[in-house]
Formats: sequence, structure tokens, C-alpha cells
Amino acid sequence: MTVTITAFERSPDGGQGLARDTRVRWALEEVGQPYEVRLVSFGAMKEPAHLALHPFGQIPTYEEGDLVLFETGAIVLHIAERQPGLLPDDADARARAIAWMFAALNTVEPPILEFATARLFEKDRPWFEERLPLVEERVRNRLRQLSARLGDADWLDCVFSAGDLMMVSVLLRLKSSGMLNKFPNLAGYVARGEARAAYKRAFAAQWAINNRAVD
Ligand SMILES: N[C@@H](CCC(=O)N[C@@H](CS)C(=O)NCC(=O)O)C(=O)O
Repeated sequence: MTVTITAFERSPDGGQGLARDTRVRWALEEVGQPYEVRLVSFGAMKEPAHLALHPFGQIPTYEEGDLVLFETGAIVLHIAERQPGLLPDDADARARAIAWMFAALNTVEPPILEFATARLFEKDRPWFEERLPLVEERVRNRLRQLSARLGDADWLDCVFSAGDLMMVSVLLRLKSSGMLNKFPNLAGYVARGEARAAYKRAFAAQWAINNRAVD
């Protein structure tokens, strides 16, 4: 069955891998599932054809036969449940891996997004200098907690899983801020994720699209 995902025609990050199609590509690469990509412009994302796939007019979406999915958590979980490689066989370990996916998306990603949004879009606001340290502290707090749990382990629950894929994807947004460097075990964790062959293929694919010659 052909799998088709959507991605930005031109990602605002210029191919740094921060657009969320990268985590879906990574999951597909981990399980060895070939896929096609339909590129969409910001305008097209808000048109009825795309809104029929994604009610909030965003990327990525996932199509497989009659199945249409949006939300990277749901997409990566679907991929992980259908094919081996991203979830352990043991039922309890599987449940824990899924819990880490939710933790990445619900507990760790929100303060990181708030921080990234502040740095990108709020610099000229009069309250920026006062607010930034508060937002930063909320991120640092999560990093402290995650760092304490990870300790000197390679992955969050013994073996690499969809939970790690999602957590590393979420943490990658902090790389340019230097915040991860204060937590060497987290910096190492992210580097281990980036060193995976599947991540490298996913990154290269989105980089090539975002750095192609303009027609
Ligand atoms: N919670 C959603 C977030 C999707 C999302 O924010 N996508 C961004 C790209 S990474 C987007 O489409 N932004 C353009 C917009 O919202 O108009 C998910 O994980 O799939």
C-alpha cells in the first residue's frame, strides 16, 4: 500500500529538520516503509482539499489507502503499531514506550514551543526581556526532570522506541539555543538519535527538498 505524507513546499527552517514531517519520515525509515511526499504551500494548506485531510490546515498528513491521519503522535503510533521496529513486543514495555510518546508531545514539547515562539516572534514586544527568563525556566525544569530520569542510559526505557523518536524530535528544537549543552546526558541522547541511519535518511530527504534549486 502506498504511503503519502505532506510536507512544506519550503520549510521556514530551510531544512534544519524541525518541520514535523521529519519525525514521520524518521518513523517510516525506522520500519523500512517507502513513502511518497506531496509538497504543499502555506496557501494550499488552508484550501478545502488540504483541510479535508487536516482540519487545522497543517502538515504533516498521512495517507494510506482510505486511511487519512493527521497529528504526528497518531501517525507515528500508527506506523509503530503496524510494523515492527518501533515498539517492543512485551506488552508492558510497549505501554511504557507509548507513555513516553505522550510525555514528549504533551509535557515536554509545549514549553519548548513556547520558548521557540517567544524567541522567533516576540523579540520586539516591550515585555519580551521580562518574559523570556520565565519561559526559559519552564523548559529548564523539564530538561532537569528528563535528565534525572534518563541518567546514564542510552534510551528512555532500555531499547530505542517510538518514545525516544518522539522525545529526540521534540528536543532537537532546542539545539540552536544551547540549552541542551547544560545537560550532557540529554545532549548525548539527542546525538544518539541523530546518529541513527534512519534519522539521517529522513533528515537528508527533507533537506534535499528544502534546498533544491528553484524552478
Ligand atoms: N500537533 C501537530 C502540530 C502540527 C504543526 O504545528 N505543523 C506545523 C509544521 S511543523 C504547521 O503546519 N504549521 C503551519 C500552520 O500551522 O499554519 C502535530 O504534531 O502534527
